[in-house]
Amino acid sequence: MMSILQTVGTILYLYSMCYVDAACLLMCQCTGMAMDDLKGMIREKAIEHGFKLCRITSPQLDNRHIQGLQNWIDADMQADMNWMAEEVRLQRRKQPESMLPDVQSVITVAMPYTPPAYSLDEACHAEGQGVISAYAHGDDYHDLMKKRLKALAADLDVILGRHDQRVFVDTAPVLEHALAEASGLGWQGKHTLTIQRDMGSWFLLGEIFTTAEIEVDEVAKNHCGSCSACINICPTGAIVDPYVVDARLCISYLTIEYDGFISHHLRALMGNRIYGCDDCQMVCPWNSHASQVTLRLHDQNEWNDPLKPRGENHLPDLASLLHLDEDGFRKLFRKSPIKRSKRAGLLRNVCIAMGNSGNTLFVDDLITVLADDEILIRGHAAWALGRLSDTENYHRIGTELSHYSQREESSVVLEEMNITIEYLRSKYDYT
Ligand code: B12
Ligand code: SF4
Ligand code: SF4
Repeated sequence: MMSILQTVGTILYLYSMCYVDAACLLMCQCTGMAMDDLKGMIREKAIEHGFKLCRITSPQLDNRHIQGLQNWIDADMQADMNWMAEEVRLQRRKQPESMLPDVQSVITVAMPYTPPAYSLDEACHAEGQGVISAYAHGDDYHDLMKKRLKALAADLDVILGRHDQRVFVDTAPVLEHALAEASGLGWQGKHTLTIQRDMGSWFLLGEIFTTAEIEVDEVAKNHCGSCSACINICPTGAIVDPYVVDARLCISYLTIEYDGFISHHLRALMGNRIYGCDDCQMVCPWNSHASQVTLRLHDQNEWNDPLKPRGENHLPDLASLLHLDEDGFRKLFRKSPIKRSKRAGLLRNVCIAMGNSGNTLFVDDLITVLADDEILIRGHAAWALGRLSDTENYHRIGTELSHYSQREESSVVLEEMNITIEYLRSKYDYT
C-alpha cells in the first residue's frame, strides 16, 4: 500500500516539476528577465545531478585558444597522441560550432573529486610506495560523468523544450579548458588546468552543446598573478612556458598514454609516480584551501565522492603491484581508469619507481620480472636493476642479467640489459 502511495506521490511530484519547467520556458520566451530563471533552473538541475559548477557560453572560441592549439601541434607537443593532430579532428577542436548543427549554447559543468590526502613531500618520500594521481583513486570518471550528463540532458529536454543537444566528456575533439574559461566556470592556470576559486582544480569537466539559445555567462578572470609555483615544481620541466605543457615531457602522458620505452633521462625524473601526476596541482595555492575544505568535509562524513576513492590506490605498495598477473591486474583495476595503462604500462612504471627508490630490497622483485612476457616490463626492470646496484649486489645483478640476456628475443630489451651490464662493468669492474 505504502509503495503505491509513494509511486503516486512521485508521479505528482514529477508532473509538478514538468509544469514548473514548462511555465518557466513560456516566461523565457516572453520576458528577458526570465532568462536568469532559466539559467538558475539549469544550474539547479546540474547540481541535483552531482555537478558542483555549471555555466553557459557560446560555441565560438577566442582566437588565443585557436592559435595556442595550432602552435602546440606545430611544435609536436601532442607526442604520440596522434588523434590530437589529425586534421579533421583538429579543425573540429578549433570550431566547437562544427560539433552539432545549429548549436547556439554550450553548458559547461564540473564534477569534483577527492584531492590527495597527503602532501607532495609525503607522497614523494613514501618508502616502497608509488603515487597514483587523485582522479584515478576511484572509479573511471568517464562512465559516471557521461551518465550524469545524459540524465541532465533529459531534464534539459523538459526545461528547454524543442532543441537538439550532445553531451561531451573528454574523449571528443572539444577544447574543454577554453569553453570552461569562456563560460566563467574557472580560469586556465599556468599549468593549463582549469581552476575555480573554491574548488581549486580538483574537478573534471564536461559539456552539453544545445541548439537552444541561453544567455551566456561572463568570461572567468585569471587569478594566477605573478605565481609560478607549478612551473617551478614540475619534475620534468614539462610546463615549458606559462599555459603550455609539452606532453612529451609530462609524467601524466608518460605513465598513462604512452605505451613505449620511456627515455632514460625522463625515467630518472619520474620518482615514484606510477599513474598520472598531480605535482603541479598540489603546489597551486588555489588548491591548498580547496583541499583543506574537502578533507574536513570528508572527515565529517559530509563529502560524498561519487568516484569512491579506493584504499588500495592510496600510495600502493610497489612490490605487490609488480607481482600482479594479468588476471590480478584486471580484478584489481576493474572499473578503474588505471586499466587504461594496461598491466604492461603500469608495471613498467612500477619498475621505474623501484629503480628511483634507492631501495635495494627491490632487487629480488626486479630479477623475477626479467622473465615476464612483456618487453616493457623486462626492459625497464633491467634499467631499474642498474639504478639499484651497489658494491654488495652488483655481481648478482650482472650474473642474472647476463643469464637472461642469453635467451632474450627482443632487441630493445637486449639493449637495455647490455646497457646495464656495461654500466656495472665500468662502475664496479664487473666481469
Ligand atoms: C590531451 C590531454 C592531456 C595531455 C596534454 C595536456 C595538455 N595540457 O594539453 C596529458 C596526457 C599530458 C594530460 C594530462 C593531464 N590531464 Co588531461 N586532458 C587532455 C584533453 C583530452 C585535451 C587537452 C587539450 O586540448 N590540449 C591541447 C592543448 C593545446 O591545450 P592547452 O594545454 O589547454 O593549451 C591552451 C593554452 O595554451 C591556451 N593559451 C594560449 N595562450 C594563452 C594565454 C593565456 C593567458 C591563457 C590563459 C591560455 C592560453 O591555448 C591552448 C588551447 O586552448 C583534455 C580533455 C579535453 N577534451 O579538453 C583532458 C583534461 C585537460 N585533462 C584533465 C586532467 C585531470 C589531467 C591531469 C591532471 C591528469 C593527472 N592527474 O595526471 C594531467 C594534468 C597535466 C597538465 N598539467 O596539463 C582534465 C582537467 C580538469 C581541470 N580541472 O582542468 C581534462 C579537462 C579532462 C576532463 N574532462 O576533465 N591531459
Ligand atoms: S602533471 Fe606533473 S609532469 Fe605534467 S606538467 Fe604537471 S607537474 Fe609536470
Ligand atoms: S601554481 Fe600559481 S601559476 Fe600555477 S596555476 Fe596555480 S596559481 Fe597559477
